[in-house]
Parts: sequence; structure tokens; C-alpha cells
Amino acid sequence: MITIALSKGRIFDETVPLLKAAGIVTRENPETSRKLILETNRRNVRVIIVRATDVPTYVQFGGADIGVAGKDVLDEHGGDGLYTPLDLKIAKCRMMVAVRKDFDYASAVRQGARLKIATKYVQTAREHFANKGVHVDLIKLYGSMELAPLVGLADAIVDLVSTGSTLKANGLVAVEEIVRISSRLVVNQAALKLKRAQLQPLIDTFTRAVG
Ligand code: PRT
Ligand code: MG
Repeated sequence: MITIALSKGRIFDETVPLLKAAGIVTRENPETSRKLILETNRRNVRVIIVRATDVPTYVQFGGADIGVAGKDVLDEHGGDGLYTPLDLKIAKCRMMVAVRKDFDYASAVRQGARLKIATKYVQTAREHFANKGVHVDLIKLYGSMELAPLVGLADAIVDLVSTGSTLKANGLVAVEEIVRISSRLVVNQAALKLKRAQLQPLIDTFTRAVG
């Protein structure tokens, strides 16, 4: 049995065509079904639905053999026990620093000000500002980061941006790109050895489908 960990929403939606290329079709849609284990047309392949941030953890500890996770999520997880052979080039976005329109980020950085940064991506933010030599106080949030600069909780946020409409709707502007993000195939290292006969063809098909 091969278990594939996916999160619902954009990752599931954008992985469906890749699964299809490998001849795998889930019997139910996670948007309408409450089931967390989805059977597929292949008797020896199943899909489990977990939170996006939990995909690396399931794969690391063998709850799934393979999965799809954003580079943002993988960087925070650290990648222990994971083999990441392939950039699937799906769910693309950018990790950005954003501030209120009326906040002069460049001059705050130039003056060596200590900045309060609100983010879900604490590791990524810590590394980014350390590399720039900017002193920061990191405030861990679990969502709605855009609110933090508006109510004085933080000077800036580190968050994912795709269309930019969320920032715009909240009077924020992106001032710095940290890294370009896409989703990666993640594979349990032990499973790759023990189930190579089943997993390698799957990885090869995904590689060809991505192009
Ligand atoms: O939503 P939930 O809390 O369940 O979990 P999640 O946000 O971790 O999952 P999900 O499905 O929303 O995101 C899964 C993966 O998609 C992320 O790990 C990213 O790699 C990738 N991705 C691509 C994005 C976006 N684009 C994106 N725009 N993840 C989140 N966003 C959010 C962003 O955080 C911000 O709140 O969308 C908002 C900005 O979008 P724009 O279009 O207004 O700029
Ligand atoms: Mg989300």
C-alpha cells in the first residue's frame, strides 16, 4: 500500500492532474467528503487529507510514504527524514516582507531600528533578518498576519503573497521578497528503500508530468 498525504484546497486541486498522469484518481473529493482517507481507483494507493503544515510530519514518521508540501512549510519543518526529489511547480507564490503603506521600511532598516515582525514563518523570518543584519523581535501568529501592523502589534509581517489582493485590501505593501515558493514532492526516506518498486515509477511519472 502507498499512502499519499495531501492538504485540501490548492494543493489537492493542483496535484489531481499529476495523479491522473500516473493513472491515480481519488474516489471522493475532499471538499465535499468528510473522509480523511480517500480510496483511489488503484487498490494499493490511498490519499490522506491533512493540514498543509502537517504533511511533512506525516511523511517523516511514515504515516504517509509520499506527500506534497509548500517550500514554506518544508523550510519551517526542517526536512528531517525527508527526501525532496522534485519541484512540482504548483501552488506558486512568494514569501514577502510587508508593511503599512505609511511605514518607511527602508529608512527603519538603514537606521538600525529594532523591528517587530509578526509571522507564521518564524524560522524563515529569523534567518532572513539575521542574514540582513537586522535586529527583530518575532511574534508568532497562526493566521490573519495582515492585521498585526494595522493594530500596532508589529511593524512588519512575513507572509505569502500570490495576487497581492489581501495586502492591498488591508492597506499593506510588500517591500522585500524573501524567497519564491512552490510545492515539492516529499518522500519518506525509509519507504523509498522498502517500497522503491512502487514509489520510483510514481516519482518518475510526476517528473515527466512536471516537464
Ligand atoms: O489555510 P490553512 O490554515 O488550512 O493552511 P495553509 O494556509 O497552510 O494551507 P493552504 O492550502 O492555504 O496553503 C497551502 C500551500 O499553498 C502553502 O503552504 C503555500 O506553499 C501555497 N500557497 C500559494 C499559498 C498561497 N499561494 C497564498 N496566497 N498559501 C497561502 N496563501 C495565502 C497567504 O498566506 C495570504 O493570506 O493567501 C493570502 C494571500 O493571497 P493573495 O492572492 O491575496 O496575495
Ligand atoms: Mg490558507
